[in-house]
Amino acid sequence: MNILITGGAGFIGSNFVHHMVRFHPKDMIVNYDLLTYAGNLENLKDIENHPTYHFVRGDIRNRELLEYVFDQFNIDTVANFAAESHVDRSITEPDLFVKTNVLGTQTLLDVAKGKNVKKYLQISTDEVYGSLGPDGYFTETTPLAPNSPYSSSKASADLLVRAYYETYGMNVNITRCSNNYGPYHFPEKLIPLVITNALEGKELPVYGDGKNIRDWLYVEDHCAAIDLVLHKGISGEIYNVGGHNEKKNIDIVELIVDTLEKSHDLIKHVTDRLGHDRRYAIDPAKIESELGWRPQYNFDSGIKETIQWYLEHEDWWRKIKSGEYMDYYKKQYGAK
Ligand code: NAD
Ligand code: TDX
Repeated sequence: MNILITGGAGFIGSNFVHHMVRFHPKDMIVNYDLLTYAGNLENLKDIENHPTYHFVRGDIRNRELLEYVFDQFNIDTVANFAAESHVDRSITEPDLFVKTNVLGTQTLLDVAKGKNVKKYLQISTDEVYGSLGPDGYFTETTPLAPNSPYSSSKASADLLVRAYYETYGMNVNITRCSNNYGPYHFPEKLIPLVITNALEGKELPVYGDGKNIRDWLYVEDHCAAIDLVLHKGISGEIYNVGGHNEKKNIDIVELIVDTLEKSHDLIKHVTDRLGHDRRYAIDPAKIESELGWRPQYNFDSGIKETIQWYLEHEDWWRKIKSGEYMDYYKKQYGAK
């Protein structure tokens, strides 16, 4: 396989590059990433000289560069992780989300079609299904009902992927995963924000009543699911990925505070996110029964390993938190 991994310098993408190098050492990997604020080559420092790994800095909206890269590396497989991924940023800058997530995906799909790739995989999200009440789960047939500019841009991208399957017969798959956590998670997202703020003795902002529910999956379990879908996914099919691990935000924040032996006084309830989805929960029965996927990590050990990773990689997150990220942070949360 000669695989183009877009967004490979971000959180999940860089974990997936590591996964590929480890489990498919003969495949050629091209990491194509624009290196926005979220892209970080430090995530890949340990494998930067690996013989099957290549990096190209580029935008998924840049058709000419993409065509060149597909030819140069004889790309036959695409996994599209590249996206603007943070819901809060999509509320203040929705146009960028349409440009990257919708136009970017369409450009990438079109180039992949022109180059006759064997497989195109779109990394999507459970957020495209909208918000659940206290009961029920998202299945692959749940209607799309995205609520944020982020999730609507991801849903739009999914529809384009569907169109390239129905119209042009491209071999495509879409995975829709729940919230990931683990190493290299950018500290604007809940879990790494809370871990690193707690270590710095800063306030821990909890939106609204803190009772919103997310379904959390360790990032390596997501990478294993993506690997399976790339190799065994049936053309045109969507696969939901999740670990039956629903948690209230406040419970996660308290767990992190307790594990780090910090004070609960750091926890601060702040103004709720606009349009804040109440609950996500994935039914992963299809990928389990059809492809044999099972999550390998449980949350208790996964979150401990993740906290340990942030304790051991202070340089990594301090560099991020001292850069332009602070301007975003001050805008989002005030100066504290
Ligand atoms: P991330 O923000 O950490 O990384 C995104 C990467 O994409 C960055 O490296 C960035 O530089 C790159 N990028 C952005 N715009 C680009 C462009 N125009 N061209 C090329 N590269 C560009 O995101 P993540 O959390 O790793 O998410 C990866 C994918 O998985 C996204 O598509 C996201 O929607 C999806 N997803 C994320 C989660 C989650 O919990 N984080 C869950 C389900 C699905
Ligand atoms: O400071 C915070 N305080 C807080 O209470 C932040 C950043 C978040 N939250 C809440 C909002 C959510 O209910 O925590 C929950 C998780 O928030 P995020 O980490 O921002 O994730 P979420 O909005 O659920 O989206 C994530 O999962 C699905 C990813 O960012 C998406 O890319 C993915 O598609």
